[in-house]
Amino acid sequence: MKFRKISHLKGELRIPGDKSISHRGVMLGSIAKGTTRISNFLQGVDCLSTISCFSRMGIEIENSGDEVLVHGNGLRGLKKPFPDNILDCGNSGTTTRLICGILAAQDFDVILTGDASIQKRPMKRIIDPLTAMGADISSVKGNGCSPLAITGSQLHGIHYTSPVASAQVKSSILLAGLYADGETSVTEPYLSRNHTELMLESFGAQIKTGGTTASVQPAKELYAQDIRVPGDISSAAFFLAAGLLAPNSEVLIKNVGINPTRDGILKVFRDMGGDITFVDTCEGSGEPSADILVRSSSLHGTVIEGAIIPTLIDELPVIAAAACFAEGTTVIRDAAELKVKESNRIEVMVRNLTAMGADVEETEDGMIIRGGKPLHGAVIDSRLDHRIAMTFAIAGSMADGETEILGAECVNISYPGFYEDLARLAR
Ligand code: SPQ
Repeated sequence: MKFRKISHLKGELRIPGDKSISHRGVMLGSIAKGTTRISNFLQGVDCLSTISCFSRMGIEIENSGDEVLVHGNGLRGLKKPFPDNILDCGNSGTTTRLICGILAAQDFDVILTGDASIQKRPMKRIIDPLTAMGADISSVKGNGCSPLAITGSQLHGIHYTSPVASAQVKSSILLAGLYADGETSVTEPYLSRNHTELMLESFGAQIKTGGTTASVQPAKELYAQDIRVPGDISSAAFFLAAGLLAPNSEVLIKNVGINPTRDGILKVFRDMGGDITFVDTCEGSGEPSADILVRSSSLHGTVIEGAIIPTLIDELPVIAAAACFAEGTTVIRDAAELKVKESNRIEVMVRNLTAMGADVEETEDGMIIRGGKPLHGAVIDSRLDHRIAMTFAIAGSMADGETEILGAECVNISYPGFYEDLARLAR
C-alpha cells in the first residue's frame, strides 16, 4: 500500500463499531439467557475470532453484517468445543484474556491458542489472579504466553490489586467472579476502560464501582440485552489526527464513543491546540457518543503521563505521529504497556518515525518527540500491527514523497474499509 501527501481532508465519515464493546457484547450475550441483539457490531477480524470461539462452544450466533444476534445459553450453557477442544483467538488479546475468565469456571477443558503475535503477549497477568481464584490454567510452553491449557474449576472470590491498569486483566477477573463463591474485586493503579462493568450492570449482574476498584457478586443468571455499539474512538483517532494535520481540512466523524475512560485523545489533541468540537451527543446502552467535528489546527507539544495513559493507550501511536508535526517537544511517559501490544509499539514507532526523518527518542516507558521537522516518505514495516499500519497511512499522507506500508492488510483486525475511507475523504 502506497501513500503520498494529500492536499486536504473534507467530508463526513461514519467509522465502524467499537471493538472492545463488540467483543464484550458477544461474550456476555453468550452466557446470558435469551437473545442479545448487537447493532453496529464491528466486523473486524478480532471480533470475528470472538464469535468463532463462542460458536464452537455451542452458542448460535447469527451475523448478518451490521447486526449480530447471540442466542445465549445462560451462565452454565457453554459446551466443550467439538471435535477438538482448541479455541483459536487469532490476533486478539481481548478475546484471549477475557475468555479465560469465563473458561476457568466451566465443566470442561480447552486449549486456547492464537497467531504468532498473540503467542508472544504476556498472559501471566491473568494466569496469576485466576489461579488465586482456584483456576487450573497454565501456559503450554511454560513461557507465560498462549497457548493456554484451561480445565474448568470451582472458583473463589478474591480481592486483587493489579500491578497494571489493564481492562483485559480487570475484565477477565470480573467475568470469573460471576462464577465464584463470594465477592470478587479488582483495584488497578489507574482506571482502565470500563465497558465490562457497564455491560455487566445492564445484563443484570451485581457490580459496584468506585475510584479504581470494581467488585462483582456471584451471579445466578444474566439476561440478554439490546446493545447499540458506538463508533470506535480508537479508529476515529486516525481521522482526528489527519483532520488536524492536513491544511484546510474539515471532517465530521459521526457517532464516536466518548466514554470518559477512552477519551484521552480528545483531551490531548485539544491541549495541543486542536480544533475539535462535539456537534451532537447521545447516550445508548450506557455508552455516550458524539458527532465530532475536527478542523485543521497548528499543534504544539505536550506532556502525556499518568492517569490519562490508559484512556488513550491504543491512540498513542497516532498521537506520536501527530506530535512530529507539532511545534516543540512532546513527552510520553508511563506507557510501558505499549511494549506488549500486537508489536512493541514504542520500538516500532521510534524506528519508523526515524525512517521518515522525525526527531524521536525511545525511553523506558514512552518516547520524546521533537516536533517541527518535516517528514519524508519511507518504507514502513507495520509488523502486522493494525494500529501501526493506520498510523503510517496518516503520516505518509502528510509527508513529502512516497510512503510504502508493508503488511498493510492487517488493518482488517479493527478497521475493515480504513483505506477506502481515507481515500474518499482525502483530496
Ligand atoms: O485485543 P488487543 O489485541 O489487545 O487490542 C488492543 C488494540 O490495539 O486494539 C491492544 F493491542 O486493544 C486493547 C487495549 O490496549 C483492547 C482492550 C479491551 O478491549 O479491553 C484493552 C486494552 O488492553 P489492556 O491490556 O490495557 O487491557
